[in-house]
Amino acid sequence: MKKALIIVDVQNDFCENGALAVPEANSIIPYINLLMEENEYEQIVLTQDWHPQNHKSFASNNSQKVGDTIILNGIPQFMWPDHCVQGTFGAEFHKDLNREKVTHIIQKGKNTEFDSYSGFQDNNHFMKTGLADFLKYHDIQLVEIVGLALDYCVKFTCLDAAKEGFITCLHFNGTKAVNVKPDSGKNAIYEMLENGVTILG
Ligand code: VGL
Ligand code: ZN
Repeated sequence: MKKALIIVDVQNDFCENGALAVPEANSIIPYINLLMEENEYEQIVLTQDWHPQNHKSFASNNSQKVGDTIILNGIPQFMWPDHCVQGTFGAEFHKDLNREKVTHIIQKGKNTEFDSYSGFQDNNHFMKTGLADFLKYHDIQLVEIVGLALDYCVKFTCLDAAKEGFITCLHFNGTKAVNVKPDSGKNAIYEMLENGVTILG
C-alpha cells in the first residue's frame, strides 16, 4: 500500500512566539521528524498557510476583534490575528522541521476572500488546491496527517482526505490544538472519528 505523510502548517506563526501560537506546538516537531526517519512514505507533502496581507480572515481587515465571527461570502469566518503573511518570517516553515524528504508543497489561503483550513480546498468549497489529484496521480491509498492546528487545518485536512477516499490516519502525538474555543481539540477528535478517520498514537 502506498502511503503519504501530510504535514499541515508547521510554520513560525503557529509555533512558540508566533502571531497565532498553538500551545506546545514546538513539541510535535521531533515526533514528525522521527516519523519521516522511521517510515517509507512515497510522498511527503507540506501545507503552508500563505495569506496576502489584506486577507479577509484577519480581524484587522474587517474592523473586528480577534475571536469575533463574521459572515464572509455566506459562511461564518472566525477572526484571526494577522498570520502567515506571504513572504514574512511567520509564514516560513519552522527551522527544526526536517525538510530533506519533502516532495511537494501546497500553499493555501491565497485568495483574500476565502479562508482555507483544509489542504484540499477552501472553506467555501470553491477551489481545490490540487492535493487530491497529486496524491491520486501517485497512487497513494493511505495518508497519515500531522501538524497544526488540530481543531482547524488538521481537522479539515483529515475530513477531506477521508472524503476523497484515502485511508486517513491522524497521529495524535503529531498535532496540537489551538483551542480558541473550549474543548475544540477534543470535539475535533470526535468529529474525525465519526467520519472515518483513524487516530493513531
Ligand atoms: C490555521 C487558523 C487560521 C491552522 C490557519 O493552520 O490551523 N488556523 N489559519
Ligand atoms: Zn490562516
